[in-house]
Amino acid sequence: MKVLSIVIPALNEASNLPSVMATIPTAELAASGWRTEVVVVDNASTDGTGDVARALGARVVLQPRRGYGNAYHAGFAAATGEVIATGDADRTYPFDALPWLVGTLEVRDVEFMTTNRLVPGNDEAMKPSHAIANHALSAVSRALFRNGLRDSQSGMWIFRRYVWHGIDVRSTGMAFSQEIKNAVSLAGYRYLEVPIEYRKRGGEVKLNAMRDGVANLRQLVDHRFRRPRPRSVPVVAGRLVENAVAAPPTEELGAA
Ligand SMILES: Nc1nc2c(ncn2[C@@H]2O[C@H](COP(=O)(O)OP(=O)(O)O)[C@@H](O)[C@H]2O)c(=O)[nH]1
Ligand SMILES: [Mg+2]
Repeated sequence: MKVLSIVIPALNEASNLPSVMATIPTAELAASGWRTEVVVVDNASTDGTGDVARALGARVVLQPRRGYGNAYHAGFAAATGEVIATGDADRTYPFDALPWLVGTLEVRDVEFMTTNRLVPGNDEAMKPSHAIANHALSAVSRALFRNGLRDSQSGMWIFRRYVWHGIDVRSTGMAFSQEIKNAVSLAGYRYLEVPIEYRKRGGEVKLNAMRDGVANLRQLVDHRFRRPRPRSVPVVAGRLVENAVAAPPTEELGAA
């Protein structure tokens, strides 16, 4: 059986984790040949996030360093699957669409798939100011990296694990999300962006809009003009296979 690692960063998400884990359609994934492994990355949670995750059957990785990017560095190092899928522990991302998403990765024969939340139908889930910031950061990102990605800030990616070893991603905080996408396109992997449903967050947001927005802008410019590390893969333009595929049928999105 193939193995799918679902990597979830979680900082004080004990109240959200039970419903997040419940939306992972393990039986449906198993029926299409995927055994799932859930890796929850915790660090300084004070609400028992780690214990809740463990009780729900997840492997818990402790990353002593704070930060969304740091959490993913530790989670990807611990993941064993040939494919990795990610998402927040806050009930916003449709883990129930994973069978369709993983199937699309395979059928479209791409190496990295990212998701677009900035599509009609998701307006309820995001504050208008947050939506404007997402559009603005994505526009700057597209202008600098010319990769056509509509949603540079989406935290749901589905990719072949070897891709992680071929890219140079340095962000320790929230900029990790845009950096991984831009690094993939710079490194020449075959990538695809697909629309997803985005839902209202449960619990408290960990992002600081002003601080993280400014940090993200700085990271975009630094990344675009930085020197590659010596071991880094040659820089060739990546190929966006197609920007908009048909959204999954609603019954698949809403299932489970
Ligand atoms: N382990 C860990 N997880 C974090 C940290 N910061 C944020 N997260 C998690 O990363 C995800 C994204 O954070 P969130 O507040 O939802 O940011 P937003 O989706 O950009 O508004 C959530 O699941 C958080 O619990 C951190 O420092 N450590
Ligand atoms: Mg979130």
